[in-house]
Amino acid sequence: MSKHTNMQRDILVLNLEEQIEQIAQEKYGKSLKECTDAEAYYVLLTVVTRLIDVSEVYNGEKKIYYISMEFLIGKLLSNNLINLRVYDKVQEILKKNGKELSKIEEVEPEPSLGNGGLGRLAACFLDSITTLGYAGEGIGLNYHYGLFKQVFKDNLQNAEKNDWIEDQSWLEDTDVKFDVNFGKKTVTSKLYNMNIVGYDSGVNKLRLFDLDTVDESLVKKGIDFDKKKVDKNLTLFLYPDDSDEAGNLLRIYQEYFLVSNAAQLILKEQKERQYDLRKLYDHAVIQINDTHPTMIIPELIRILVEDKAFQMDEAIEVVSKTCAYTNHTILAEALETWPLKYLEKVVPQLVPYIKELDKRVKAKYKNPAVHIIDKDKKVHMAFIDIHYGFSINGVAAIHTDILKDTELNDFYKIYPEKFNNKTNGITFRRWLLSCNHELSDMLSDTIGDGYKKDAMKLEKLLEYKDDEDVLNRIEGIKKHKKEVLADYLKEKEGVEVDPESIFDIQVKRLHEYKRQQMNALYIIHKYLEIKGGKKPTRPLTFIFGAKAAPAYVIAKDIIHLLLVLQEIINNDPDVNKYMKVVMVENYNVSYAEKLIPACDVSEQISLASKEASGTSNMKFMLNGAVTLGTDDGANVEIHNFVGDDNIYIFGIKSDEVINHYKKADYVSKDYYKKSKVIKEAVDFITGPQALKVGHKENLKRLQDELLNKDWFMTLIDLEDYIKTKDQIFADYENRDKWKRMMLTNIAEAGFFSSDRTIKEYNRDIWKL
Ligand code: 26Q
Repeated sequence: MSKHTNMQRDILVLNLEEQIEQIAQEKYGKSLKECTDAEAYYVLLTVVTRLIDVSEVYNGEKKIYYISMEFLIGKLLSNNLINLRVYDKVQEILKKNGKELSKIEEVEPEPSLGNGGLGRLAACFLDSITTLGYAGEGIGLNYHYGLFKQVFKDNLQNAEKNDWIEDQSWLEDTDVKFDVNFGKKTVTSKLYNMNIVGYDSGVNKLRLFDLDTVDESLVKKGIDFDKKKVDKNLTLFLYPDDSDEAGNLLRIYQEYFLVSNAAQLILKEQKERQYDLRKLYDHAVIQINDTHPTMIIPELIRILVEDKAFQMDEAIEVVSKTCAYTNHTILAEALETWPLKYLEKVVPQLVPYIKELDKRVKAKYKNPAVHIIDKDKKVHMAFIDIHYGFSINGVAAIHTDILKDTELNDFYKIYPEKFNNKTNGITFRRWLLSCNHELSDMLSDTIGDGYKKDAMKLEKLLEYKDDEDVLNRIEGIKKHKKEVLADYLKEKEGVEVDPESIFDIQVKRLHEYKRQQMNALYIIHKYLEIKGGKKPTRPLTFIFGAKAAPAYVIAKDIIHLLLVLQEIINNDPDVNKYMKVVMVENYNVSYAEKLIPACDVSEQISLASKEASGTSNMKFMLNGAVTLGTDDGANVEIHNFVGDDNIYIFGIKSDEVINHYKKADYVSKDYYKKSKVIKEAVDFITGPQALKVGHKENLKRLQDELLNKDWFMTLIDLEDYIKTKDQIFADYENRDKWKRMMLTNIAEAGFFSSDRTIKEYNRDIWKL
């Protein structure tokens, strides 16, 4: 869409109501009032699309291409209304016609294009890039069934396909097609666009490549399909593996499909603008989101050499100055290393280039730890990025320090200037303005609107930390959000929770290092205490949301345990007045938007050193929850901002953890034997009550894992966790103290705006 004047936009906004009525007539032959909620949704989708079409599209001299296998963008209707600054107006029009936006929103399917943190971060970044007026695009894949839909049956997780694409949607058709070669096999791609609307600014594009020949009927039961028919299955599903080994050819096919399309798209644009490819880095910067799109480096080099008559040296130099890499994990098992054999099979044309890149490294550095192809003929994808990109960044201060000092220390010694930190951030448009109008309106009343564009202005709220009225309003909003969530949980999950209880929430992918199992052990401990007559001062509600990779057996066992606890506790008349457990089904972005504003205690309890950053910790804080966490990821920076009095930190520190691994001296059973409390809780997992509603196989396996391996050291921190958690619950009763903690957390959240993160990326890496 070409550039339009803003006058067109203003006229459209002025006549919004007429527009809406006209579209309703055209589409359904009815007035808005007569439309169903579903019809009203499609009417709004159409009118918003028209508004977007007359917004400015950013086109700078230099563009950021954010390449990622995942973009977890969430529903778009409300977000777009907010960013287009017509939310209130539309809500008014709907109200006049007897409609509620919150009901209409329910009609929209959530695009299911990410696993968790990394994908959601990419979405927040697109919002901030656009809001700040930078020219940039996301490049990703259009998975038809995205990440699986989670369904609970018999207290177990089942995976079903997630059919999110509808005839009318936010996806725009284009006629851009590219050929993608896999050795002898060639497939043809098709490009779809999604518009990314900035807050009170212009528009950028998310490019989503799809395969023309995808065959949805390949999917038979659940999420099973024929893995061999690449030309029919390539964009069916997003790999549901969050940091899990899934060494599978199809994943490599998907990754190459992404980068081949990305390279062709970028080079096509350079050509259209008549830019000199020898100065590619002056017009394009490619941010590689974790190692998944790493093949963009050898692919660009290959194209420059084979099609554009570059010398190898020149091609390597130009590409190295164009590409930058973000690392999101230190978990060894999540760092992609593909057997060279796999690459020879899927992308034989790239192999000579990867070998050449490796040869140059080997000629220069004798240390095998920095070689791209190791002695077992495995290709370390991250090492390609580090040697042949110009920047490598971690996603929180402690994470970057661990990369520099430990995990990637051999590389840091070679390229100290390439390493930099970019602490993650979240977009306040979605995670405050959209999901918590009540709070954002209250903030505007108190400190003015300025924080919406300059998040650091939230600090002004600190001036009100002794203002009874402000403190009570914050408390009142939390109470209201808890009531809204309680209604939703009743309807959705069939569980009744008490809005007067403390809402303790842990939502994130299920992984042992995130230690949902430690939270479960606390819950068992509390249950046993209550059974023994020790009642909590106030009822407690423990809420979880998490998907487990279907191949990650222990993660699924942990979900089983949580569901078993939910069944036992919620049905025990001695206990259910004092505590409840809710494991919500199919946790996703839309669910997060309901849970986060209603949270009192934010669980961020990863084993120190393992959570690169975390981003839900920031969302919870911004919505007035208090963090209960370890000294890990961005918790460390949250701690620095709010101070010791406004956060609850427990557990061993990252250097101690790293030391235990080095010495291999952690023995979980020692902790089990030493502590009665730990023993009771762990024993409960396979006790008669649990076995009555759960499966012995799953529960026993989980218990054995905790006693004989416990790689992520749950038991080492359990006693400290119990003590700290009891303290945070006790402090909740000191309402004056708690309200001040809420206020301080909100006021100090400004640093965690993704606008700040993106400004830093631009200042240090992209230089747009
Ligand atoms: C790798 C190989 C094969 C198949 C799948 C994968 C795969 C897929 C997804 C590996 C990792 C992921 C996702 C990682 C992720 O979400 N990491 C999180 O990134 C957030 C944003 O930086 C951080 O806040 C979290 O701490 C980090 O866990």
